[in-house]
Amino acid sequence: MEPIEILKVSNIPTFLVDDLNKSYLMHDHHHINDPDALKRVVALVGGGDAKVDRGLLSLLPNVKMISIFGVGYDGVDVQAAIEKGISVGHTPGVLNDDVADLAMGLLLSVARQIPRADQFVRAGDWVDGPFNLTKKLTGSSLGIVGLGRIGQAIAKRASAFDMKISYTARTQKSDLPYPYFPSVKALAAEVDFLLAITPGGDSTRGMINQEVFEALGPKGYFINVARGSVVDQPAMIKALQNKVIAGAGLDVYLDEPRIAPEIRHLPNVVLTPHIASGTFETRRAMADLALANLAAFIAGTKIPALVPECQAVLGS
Ligand code: A2R
Repeated sequence: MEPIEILKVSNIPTFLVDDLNKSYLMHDHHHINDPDALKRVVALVGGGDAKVDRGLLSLLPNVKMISIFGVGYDGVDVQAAIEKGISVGHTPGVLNDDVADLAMGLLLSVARQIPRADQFVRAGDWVDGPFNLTKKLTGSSLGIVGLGRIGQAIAKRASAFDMKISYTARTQKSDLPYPYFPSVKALAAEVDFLLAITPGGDSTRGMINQEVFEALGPKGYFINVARGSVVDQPAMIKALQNKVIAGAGLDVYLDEPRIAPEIRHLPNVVLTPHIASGTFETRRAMADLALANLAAFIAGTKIPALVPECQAVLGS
C-alpha cells in the first residue's frame, strides 16, 4: 500500500513527530528534497504559529486536511482552505486549564511583582531595606476580553480570588452572571486588570489600542494570553514607557520569538515565552487531538475538532 504523505509546516514537538512517523510518510517544508512529493501530500500539520496561505495551498493540489496543534489557527487562510474543500482541525478545550493557570500566574506576578522580588533577594538588596509595597489582587476587578472556553476557565479561577469579573465578547452570554460591556474601551475604563483571551486574526487585530490603554489608566494592568496581534504593540510600549498604564503581563507578542527590545527593557512588565499551554500533560493531550483529527480525516470519519468556520460549512 502507498504511504500516506504529510507535510509538516512549522515546529511541533518531537513526540508528535515521532507519532506521525509511525503512521505516515512525513515531509518537512524546511528540507523537503522531493518536489514531486508536494503533489502527493494529502495533509498538513503545524503548530498555532503555522502560516498556511493561499500561495502555499496552490502548490499542494491534493491536500484536503490541515491539522493544527493549537487552539488558535490565525496563520491559516481558512477561507482559501474552504474554497479548496480542505478541512481545518485544531485542539480546543484540552488546554483551557493550563492557559487559565498561566493567566493567574501573570496576574499574581504583575500585581505582586514576584519576578522583581525574586531578583531583589538574589541581588542581596534586602539588606538595604524592605521590598516596595505592591497591588492587592484579591477583591480587585478583572475585565476579560473574550469569554469563551479559556476566558471562562480564567473567570472561575479569578472568582476564587474574589475578583469582580466583567467581560466583553462578540455576544453577551445570558447564562453567565458577569456584567457585559459592548466595547473593550468601556470595559477597560471599569477595571484594575484587563486580560485578552480572544483569537488572533483580522477581526481582533489591534483591538487593544491607545484609547483602551488611556481608559485602563495609570493604576491599570494589561495581561495578554491571546495573540500578539490583538494589541497595537507600539501603542502598548508607549503606554508602558509613559506610565499611561501601571504594567503588563505578556505571554504573546508580535513577531515571536524575536521580541522588540523596547519590551524587553521595560521595568514594569512580566514576560513569558508563549508557554500558556506548555506543560507535558497538555501538550500530550493537544498532540493526541491533532493526531485524532488527522486519523479521522484519513479514515473518512467525522473529524473530532474542526474549526468553527469549517463546521459552519458542513452544517454540523
Ligand atoms: O463568540 P463570542 O461572542 O463568545 O466571542 C468570542 C471572543 N471573540 C471576540 N471578542 C471581541 N471581539 C472580537 N472580534 C472577537 N472574536 C472572538 O473570544 C469568545 O468569547 C472568545 C473566544 O472563545 P473560544 O472560541 O472558546 O476560544 P478559546 O478556546 O477560549 O481560545 C481563545 C484564544 C485562541 O484562539 C488562541 O488565540 C488563544 O486563546 O490561545
